[in-house]
Amino acid sequence: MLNNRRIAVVLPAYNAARTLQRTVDEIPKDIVDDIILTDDASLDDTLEISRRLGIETIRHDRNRGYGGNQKTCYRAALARGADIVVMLHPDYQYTPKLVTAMVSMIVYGEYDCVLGSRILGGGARRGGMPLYKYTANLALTFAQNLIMAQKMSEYHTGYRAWTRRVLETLPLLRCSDDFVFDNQMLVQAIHFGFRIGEISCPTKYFPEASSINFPRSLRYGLGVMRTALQYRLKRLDLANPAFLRDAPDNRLAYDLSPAEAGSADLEESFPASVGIEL
Ligand SMILES: Nc1nc2c(ncn2[C@@H]2O[C@H](COP(=O)(O)OP(=O)(O)O)[C@@H](O)[C@H]2O)c(=O)[nH]1
Ligand SMILES: [Mg+2]
Repeated sequence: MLNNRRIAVVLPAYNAARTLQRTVDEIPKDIVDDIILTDDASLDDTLEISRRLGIETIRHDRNRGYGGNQKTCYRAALARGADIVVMLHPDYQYTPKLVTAMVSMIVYGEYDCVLGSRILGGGARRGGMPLYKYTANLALTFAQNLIMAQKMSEYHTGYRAWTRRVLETLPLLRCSDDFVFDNQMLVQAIHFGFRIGEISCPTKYFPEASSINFPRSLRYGLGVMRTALQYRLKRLDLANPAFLRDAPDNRLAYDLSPAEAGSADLEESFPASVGIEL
């Protein structure tokens, strides 16, 4: 708890066995009430290690993608009563030690969302970010800021904190199950008028922390540009993309009270959460 808010950290995991323990060890347990890992049918020992660490563990029966995995972890965090949810990659790329700082920016009322930016502070290349990823990040961010008239330092970080209200309001079910989920969600938050803060965050690139190859990055980049243009067209009243439409049935549904969502039952209680195809 911090300022009487219940804090959850969610770890959307795919093949994170070699880095999971290091990540979990550094999560600040003095303020974090709940740690939830969703395993997207990893091929390694992620599931066993997660269970051994004693954190809440939910498993997809088949691989549903990075966005699909986040839908599951946000839903679980809401069902278990979180007021603030921090999404952190379990690949030890972002330091968990900044959870407290990010949450502080929210719980005292200044922001609704906070991003851990690898670009602010300028350490991304020093942390080993490959040149093509760094350049692509800068170019995509520049174009997206221009198209959307925003001033974010980056749209692509895997370290994000949200209030419960943001997660309950955004039409997340209309976001992709693939990597572009992150971009769509952030654009939704901008569109729905939430206050977004940024904090600088060191990043570490090493083989286990980075698996996305060039073709997948390219597909992601095209998806990002499409997302930005959709936002602009919606602003101009020239289009009405589904992921920016406000409708209750587009929101993440969670129907368990925290008391009902006990550890053992959660996996079985979530059939719909992991079966949504868009
Ligand atoms: N659910 C899911 N997550 C994935 C998949 N591939 C990668 N990820 C996760 O997506 C996140 C970002 O991928 P990563 O390879 O670390 O990208 P990079 O750090 O930007 O180079 C990591 O947390 C991965 O575990 C996948 O097929 N399914
Ligand atoms: Mg990574």
